[in-house]
Amino acid sequence: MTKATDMTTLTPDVLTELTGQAIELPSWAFGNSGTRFKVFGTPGTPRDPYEKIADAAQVHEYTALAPTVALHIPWDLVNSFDDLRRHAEGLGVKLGTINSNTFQDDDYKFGALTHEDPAIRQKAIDHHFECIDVMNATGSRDLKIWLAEGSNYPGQADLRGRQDRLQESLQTIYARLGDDQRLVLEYKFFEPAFYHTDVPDWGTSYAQVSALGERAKVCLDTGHHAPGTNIEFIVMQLLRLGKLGSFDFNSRFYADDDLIVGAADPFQLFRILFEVVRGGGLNNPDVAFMLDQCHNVEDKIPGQIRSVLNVQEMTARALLVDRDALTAAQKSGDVLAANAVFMDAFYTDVRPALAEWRESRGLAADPMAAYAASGYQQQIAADRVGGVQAGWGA
Ligand code: PSV
Ligand code: MN
Repeated sequence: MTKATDMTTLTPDVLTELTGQAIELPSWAFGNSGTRFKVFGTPGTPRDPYEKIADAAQVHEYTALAPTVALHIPWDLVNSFDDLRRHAEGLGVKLGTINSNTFQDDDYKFGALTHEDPAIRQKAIDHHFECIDVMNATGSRDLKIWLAEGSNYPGQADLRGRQDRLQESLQTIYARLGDDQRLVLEYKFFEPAFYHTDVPDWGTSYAQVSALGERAKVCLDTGHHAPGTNIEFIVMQLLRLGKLGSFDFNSRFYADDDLIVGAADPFQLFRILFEVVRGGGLNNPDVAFMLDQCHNVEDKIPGQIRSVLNVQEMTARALLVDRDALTAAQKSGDVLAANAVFMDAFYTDVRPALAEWRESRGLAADPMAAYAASGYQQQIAADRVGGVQAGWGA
């Protein structure tokens, strides 16, 4: 039976956890995106990083959940990152993770950090040095690396040699980081390469970052697993090993769909967040929570508002799991009771309680409705005329 809640359901302990929650937004979510078939433009889409950050600040204003924005280099290159930082801070947000990009340059056709040619490897390493320079100006802690490297045909590439070169390149990049900075290495099981991928799974990322040192961690993108993968098990294991550096949240039905987190499978998001809570990953500065999404057909700002609210709702449900009752049922081998405790929390509708709680903090009870009523969307559509709308590559 679905339980509706009032605010008393959210105990002071739960509220303390929820108050501390922060979810980083990707700058690229605010630009145009699409498929290889068509990219639809939308009125009001940002033309530069300043406008992307202004839009991201709207998400934070209505939710108090998104205080930082991740940048992508070179898409978000500006003349002065000090200036961009001031712009962000003036709007009440900060600049966050810096994402490198070694997948849009002709030189990287056969790899970047793994390339056979030392000159191309050095070019890719230099790009990461540039990203670290940006981090120093923006005050960012994390350098996130996702590699599009791999091969399409058996025999095309020396799998072992590429793994060795990857480690060597990563060591050079890692050595350039400041003492307070970290490297997070993202994995993805396929695409754009289809036969082999150089960092296809958490085990490979874990092996690569473990050889680097303490400040190198794994980034888990929820969309980067084969169908049916038990992602929460990976979350548990990485937390257990102290190597879960960050999440890229999104949803998938088939591939790397980058849909709104929690949209395709809310129960999976709940299960993941339960393991986060269980493993001490919530509000733990070692674990960064980010979105990595694109909004191809829906409006981008409300798409991001919906996304952070989905994470908040599933976090609240995960916090409602009666852990004592669960442990007792698990220990006594009561399979059905354990499952019932778990499902009871999942089926609890926390939305009324969260709305009440938001109001008690001076926020709108319904951030989606408040944003829609604000007129911001109409304003940017009217103001942002001329220029080139941002997308992958700008
Ligand atoms: C490509 O799959 C990707 O979505 C990765 O997940 C990165 O995090 C993101 O692009 C930005 O480079
Ligand atoms: Mn990602």
